[in-house]
Amino acid sequence: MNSSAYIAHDLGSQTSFFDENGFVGPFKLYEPEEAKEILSRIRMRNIDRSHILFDNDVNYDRHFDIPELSSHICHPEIINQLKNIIGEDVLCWRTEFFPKFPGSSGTEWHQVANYQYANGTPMLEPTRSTANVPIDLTVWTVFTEATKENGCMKFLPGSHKKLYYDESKKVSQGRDQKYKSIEENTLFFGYNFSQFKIDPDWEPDEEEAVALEMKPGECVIFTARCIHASYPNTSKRSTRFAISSRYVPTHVKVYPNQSSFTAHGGEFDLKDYGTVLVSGKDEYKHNVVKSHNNLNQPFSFNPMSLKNANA
Ligand SMILES: O=C(O)CCC(=O)C(=O)O
Repeated sequence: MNSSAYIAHDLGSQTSFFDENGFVGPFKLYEPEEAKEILSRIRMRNIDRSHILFDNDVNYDRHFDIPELSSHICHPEIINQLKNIIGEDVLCWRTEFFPKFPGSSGTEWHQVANYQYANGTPMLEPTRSTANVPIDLTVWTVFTEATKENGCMKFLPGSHKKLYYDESKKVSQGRDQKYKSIEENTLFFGYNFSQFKIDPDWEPDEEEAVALEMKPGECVIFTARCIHASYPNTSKRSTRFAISSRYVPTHVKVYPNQSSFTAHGGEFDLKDYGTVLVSGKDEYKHNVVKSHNNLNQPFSFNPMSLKNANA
């Protein structure tokens, strides 16, 4: 299917486009040169783990110790788009790194409703029923080019309307592992997501897939219920590097009643964890909300930190 048909242009059509398809974009957040510069800063900062939130190798929630990411999660263009889809009151609950190096396999097709797949316990719990409004949104921002050759993302349009996977299933691979082994013989960072299929004979229809090639600095927004995947990186030397920032409306409980969790071979102690209110008010007060990162800088969009390497 031709992906360019999927690029929506005006704000009005984008919301209905999202409702129909479960994803929308790409949107430009940064100029390509700026995106590459931010990435080189993130790579440098990644080495210093002195203020990290979770001391493991999975690289969740580095917006707590990498100022460029503390700013990125609050990007005004991201917030505008999120508000259109899930309303005014929005929390960022997670960020993740998604590098794809030359020779890496593609990310397997998957569909995530509440992140229970990781260890058997739901990580998100809505406290209001909201027909047709998702309880989660992911903003996948690429800081390099993303092409079919180096591993761009692909989506099955409309697949968010029905569950094809059951994250509560008991599976043989993924849940009791150590980080070291996560890539071995698996298609989904330590798991084989096809083990969660409700109908083991059902296969995602590659003919229906929409591939989104993107420029550095662009993002795509999707609900993780929309079945998504990425291509293998078959290039010789083009690394694809993306960062997902994940958001929920404030009525959603994040890690409900949990003081720690495991995922992808890492252990996460939640004692210093918090969500970040990126828009509106938190009238529900279900979650701890942090106003500052671990360097004691406020979570806010700060274009200066992107322009000044010493900020
Ligand atoms: O970057 C990838 O290959 C996969 C990203 C993804 O599945 C996600 O952000 O939820």
